[in-house]
Amino acid sequence: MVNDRRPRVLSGIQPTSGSFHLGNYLGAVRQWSAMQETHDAFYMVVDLHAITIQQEPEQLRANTRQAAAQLLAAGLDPERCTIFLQSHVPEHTQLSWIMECIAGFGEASRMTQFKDKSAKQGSDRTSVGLFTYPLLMVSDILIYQADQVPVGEDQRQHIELTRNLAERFNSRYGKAFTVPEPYILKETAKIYDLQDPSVKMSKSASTPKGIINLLDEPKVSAKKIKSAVTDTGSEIRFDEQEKPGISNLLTIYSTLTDTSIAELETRYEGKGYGALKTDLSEIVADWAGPFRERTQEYLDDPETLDSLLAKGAEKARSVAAETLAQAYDKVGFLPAKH
Ligand code: AQP
Repeated sequence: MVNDRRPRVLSGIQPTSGSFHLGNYLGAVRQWSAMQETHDAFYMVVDLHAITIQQEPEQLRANTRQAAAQLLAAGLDPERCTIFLQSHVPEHTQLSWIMECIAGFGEASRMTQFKDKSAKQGSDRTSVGLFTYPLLMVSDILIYQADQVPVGEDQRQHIELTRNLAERFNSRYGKAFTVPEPYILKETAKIYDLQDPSVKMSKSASTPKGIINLLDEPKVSAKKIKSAVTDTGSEIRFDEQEKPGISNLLTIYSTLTDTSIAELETRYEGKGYGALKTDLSEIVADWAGPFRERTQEYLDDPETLDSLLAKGAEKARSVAAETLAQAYDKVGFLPAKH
């Protein structure tokens, strides 16, 4: 039989903040939008992941709608991809239990995101959910039989874990899961903190000055770009070792304008850092203005937004339920009689 299905893609974003930041957009969401044209794409707001860190319920609800609205504003089209909330598809957590039972404790303990976050918080403030969250992510991916997972570099280790567990399950119980590949664009794999270009731009770790939020007012973003830490010298050249601050700004500039870095280096030859920062502030403002307006339009109509998400969940569940039933059967669970 000819398999004419398009490759499947799955990814998610946490509603842990009112706004996505440029790292989320350039590292992940921008690729999601392109891939809906070429792939059978499933994208979700991972609200279950969000509660691995304590969230205030009303704020979580607001952030979740806000995240969905931003995905739509970024160009995801419910006619061309499946958009939904993770908590609307209970099969994710059901499969996650199986993944917890086939993953090794040592294997899970080696996840660097867990090690970093738990070290910062201390073990008493670190939830068990933060420890098992990579296994829920494994289930998120495997339950859709995803071929590719477009993410930033920080998620590479979790995709590797997903591949290992898919292979382990398949060899132990018989093939049930597609073994997925990470899809990580080299250029935008890691957008750095504007104040500390040695670390990634991050909702939880960056200082407010280090992070460009997509929903910030243009003058707020402009101020942050203008005060971004730059390097000694004045030459505008892409060199991640010697000039990490300028290289980060060039990456953002190049991606938002679809201009090659080489072209930007020529364009700014003999000009100072100030000129680059001023222009980049305008570029970010021009991009973010319409994005903010579109987001607000979706937020102004929560009924339509919720109904889009309900439709997405229905579609997602039909795929997830089939995979879960297959996995349950392979593991040896008796089917429930109706
Ligand atoms: N700085 C970044 N550069 C490139 N990609 C990034 N991503 C996150 N930060 C960067 C990618 O964005 C997608 C959604 O990530 P998430 O919702 O899991 O966001 P996050 O990991 O919660 O982002 P933060 O800001 O770093 O949050 P904390 O601080 O809570 O961990 C993912 O594909 C991610 O790779």
